[in-house]
Amino acid sequence: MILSSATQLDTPFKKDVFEGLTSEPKYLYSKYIYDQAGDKLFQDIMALPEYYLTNCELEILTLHTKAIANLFKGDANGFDLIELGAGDGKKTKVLLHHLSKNQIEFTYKPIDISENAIDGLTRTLAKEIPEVNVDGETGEYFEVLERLQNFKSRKKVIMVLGSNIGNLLHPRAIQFLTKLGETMSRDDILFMGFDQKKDPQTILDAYNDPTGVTAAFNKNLLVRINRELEGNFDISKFKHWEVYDPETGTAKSYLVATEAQRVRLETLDLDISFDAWETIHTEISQKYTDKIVAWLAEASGLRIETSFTDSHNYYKNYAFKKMKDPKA
Ligand code: AVI
Repeated sequence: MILSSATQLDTPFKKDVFEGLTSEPKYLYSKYIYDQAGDKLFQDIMALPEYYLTNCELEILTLHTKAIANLFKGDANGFDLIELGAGDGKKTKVLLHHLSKNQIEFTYKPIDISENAIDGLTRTLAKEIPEVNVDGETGEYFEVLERLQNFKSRKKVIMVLGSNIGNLLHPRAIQFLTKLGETMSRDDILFMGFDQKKDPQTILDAYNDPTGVTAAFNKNLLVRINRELEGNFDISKFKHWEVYDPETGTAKSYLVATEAQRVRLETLDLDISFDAWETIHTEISQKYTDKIVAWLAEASGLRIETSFTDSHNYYKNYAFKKMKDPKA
């Protein structure tokens, strides 16, 4: 592997791919799976019978709509419902219908990295629930968090569905929760989905579907590198591999080279060699227990107010508040 001095690592993508593929063992960040094709493949994953997470969360929002709405609603001033990573808002609509039917005063602020998603959601909501006041924004999580500081005039509820936190290692999850907590006032609520530990086979099946959608989703990293960094990965020489450790609750995705090979990334002026059966670690999907979530919350200055689960106890949505300041 040789990097010429003329090669510029001038974008986070180039820098991260360079660092990941020249490390031992090799890795790539899962956030780069989500280009247009990756977004579509993730939509397909959510429709898979094995990927129980989406249906469990939808069931929770459907079973407990009233209790969740009561938890969210503020005083006569109403509240702001800020959803990070709103996507197509399918699950949230259950809540929005209830809130608007019961004339609860609120503004829905969906935030997503995809402008397409926000435009589409704003359009469908205008058609389906025109009474809801929608004020969408495009942006990355951490950049948007800065802007959340400005929402202080009335109660705010920050909602993060889909167990997206599971794609972060614990220290990063604590960093994320801490940042969210810093934007919250005493009565504000953070409402977040956490996939739970369960039969390891159920978890493995969810990340290893027989139709190969998850494999294509994982391999999209290589497809994207080929396109954007003039790479020549032969996708057929990599295999999607999933492992789940029931002790730590961590599901890990890999791409495994099925034979020794060399790959060239022209844009990075980089040649990478793979031994047969060498791995690229691509994603973690953490599974939780109440104990782990309480530990993460405490380490982030938050406390669990309450939680809601589905009929199988597969998944939980927790409502967090800011920990009481001992000096206050
Ligand atoms: C987005 N995230 C919560 C998904 C998960 O379950 O970790 C991404 C995913 N990876 C494979 N299947 C779904």
